[in-house]
Amino acid sequence: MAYTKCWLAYPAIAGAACADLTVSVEGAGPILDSARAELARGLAGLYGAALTDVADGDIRLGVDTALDPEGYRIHAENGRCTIEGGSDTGVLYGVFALLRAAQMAGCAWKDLTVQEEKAPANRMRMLNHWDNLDGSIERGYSGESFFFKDDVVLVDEARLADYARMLASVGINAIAINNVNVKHAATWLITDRYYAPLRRYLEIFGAYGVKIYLCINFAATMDLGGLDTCDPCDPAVAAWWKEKAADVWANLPDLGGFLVKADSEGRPGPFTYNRTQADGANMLADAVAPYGGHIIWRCFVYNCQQDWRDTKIDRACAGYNAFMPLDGQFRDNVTLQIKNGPMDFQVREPVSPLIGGLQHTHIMVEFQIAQEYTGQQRHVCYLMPWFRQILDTDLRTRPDNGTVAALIRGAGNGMAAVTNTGNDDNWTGHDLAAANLYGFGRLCYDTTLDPGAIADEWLRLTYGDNPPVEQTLHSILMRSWPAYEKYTAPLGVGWMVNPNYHYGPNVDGYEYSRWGCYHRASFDGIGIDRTPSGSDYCHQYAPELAEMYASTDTCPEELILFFHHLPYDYRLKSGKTVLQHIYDTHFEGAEEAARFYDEFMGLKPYLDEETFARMEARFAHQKEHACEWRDVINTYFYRKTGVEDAHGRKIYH
Ligand code: GCV
Repeated sequence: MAYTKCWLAYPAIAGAACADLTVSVEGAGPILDSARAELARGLAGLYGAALTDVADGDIRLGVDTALDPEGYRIHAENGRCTIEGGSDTGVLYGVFALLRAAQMAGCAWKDLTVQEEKAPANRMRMLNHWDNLDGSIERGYSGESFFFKDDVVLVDEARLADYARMLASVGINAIAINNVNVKHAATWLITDRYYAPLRRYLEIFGAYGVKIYLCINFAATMDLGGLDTCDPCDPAVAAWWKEKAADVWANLPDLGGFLVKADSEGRPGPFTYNRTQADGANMLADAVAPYGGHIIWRCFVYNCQQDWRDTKIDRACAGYNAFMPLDGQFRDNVTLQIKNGPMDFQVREPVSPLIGGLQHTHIMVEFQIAQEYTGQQRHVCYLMPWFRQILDTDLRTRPDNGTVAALIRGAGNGMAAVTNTGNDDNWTGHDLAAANLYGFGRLCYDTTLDPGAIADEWLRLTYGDNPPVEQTLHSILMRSWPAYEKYTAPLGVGWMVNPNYHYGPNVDGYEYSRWGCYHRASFDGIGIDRTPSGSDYCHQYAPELAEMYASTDTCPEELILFFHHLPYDYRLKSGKTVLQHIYDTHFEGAEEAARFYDEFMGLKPYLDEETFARMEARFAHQKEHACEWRDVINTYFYRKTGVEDAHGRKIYH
């Protein structure tokens, strides 16, 4: 086996071997076959028990349509177990939940008691792959694509099936397989050049309840259709897409739909023709509607040709300005996909005001588990605590419950994440990055889960009952996002990275660029004024939040430089100046990264050699690289201010 099974290894539960078990499956079909096969795999691994089919088995799998279609109910006691799902997919989810519960309990089969009924918090639970047809992955940090290579769609049956199992095991029900930047051969995915292998994808993933989406090129009418326009209001364009949709769904009948990046970072879109984003999305929605197709339209629309000299333009305002006026104008089979923050997956940002603003439009929040700005899977950075904070944020735009988690419930809504997988043996580059893949799925399905409890599950399922490993890695995972935030960009300001690669410190890397992401560090202070005296971005929020962000007294300090330009000697609630806070957090963050390394080294006796070596190299790099961050940032601010560290620690002059 060339690659790991991640959390589906089903390591034996010590002292729990049991006699063979029987199962009865009511119903038939590929998803129920997957459920039965998974149960067999799990029971063989955990208890060494083979599974045979009988009429009245120890374990009974069946559908109860009274349950949520993707929900399940488990009752296990005294060696007998019933798993019911609201559909075949619900049964499959129930099987994974039983196997998870069995591993968490760590007892003999006959002693296992499970009473659990669940329904998903979100209808759409999706991963976006940024895989290119040549095999590269945009912002990929774990090898190359396992979907594409040299403009060919790969059909590695075993790996695809294992991936589908991983997705279903945490409740992911959709994936877009190609990069949102659709260029070159990728434009041809919706032609008969690629239908045959894609059909196989639909079967493999369909057997695990996972819908496949394709990213399309909004200018396909020109690149494929020979038209000289992609104006969404041109009848020839609409007719071409209608015909194309008929052809696509005739060949790929279970396709979920299209994901579209338009008018963004050089991609074509309706703005070229003075049309709105709704014109573009609705034209496609009408084309795919007869086949039950779905259009996911991204809201990452901003001016990437900004002049840094112009301090009036604020990229943070762009998404809301482009989409809020269109609320209610989108077809029912359109979902707007909105990044969690108004900028771009920084280690800390406020929640995008568009998420709360739209009242009559389906929305999905887009997260990123590919660690583009959070250490690129070389640093450990467990993101579930951050995602949970986002989900819990109340945007105060609904009288009852305005939390993000509540706003994304219901048909047509949900969560997506840019995924962190590739063809590395461990799938995610850093072994611990798999906790983000696992955790994201679990959090989509149940937005109330505690990030620490998710980490515990992932650790137990991945490493078995191994207390030193579980305790040490739990502690490292839970401290990792705060540590990363400390030694990188301070107080919500973001962006102090090397341009293009987004790795490593470069304080002014983007400061004089066209990308609209500035920190405005100067002789007099740092941060962006987004109050009424600046860009007034804060008034895109409901009045309570606008007021809160606009005042330095009430703005949460972890975001204070996102909203305010403050002097270096401004005193934070801790009594420290902004400058001393920067120095302190950078020293503390680097110390924490060094501790991660030392703590991890203590696990040598408890991990296999290969796993240990792979992780040791990453922790060693993180420790060193955190020092680089510390020194570059601290020196930069020392040179801006001429003020020494209050505690006399080493800052390079
Ligand atoms: C796929 C950021 C990334 C780009 C990405 C873009 C997007 O700008 O750096 O690589 O493009 O976001 O989300 O579309």
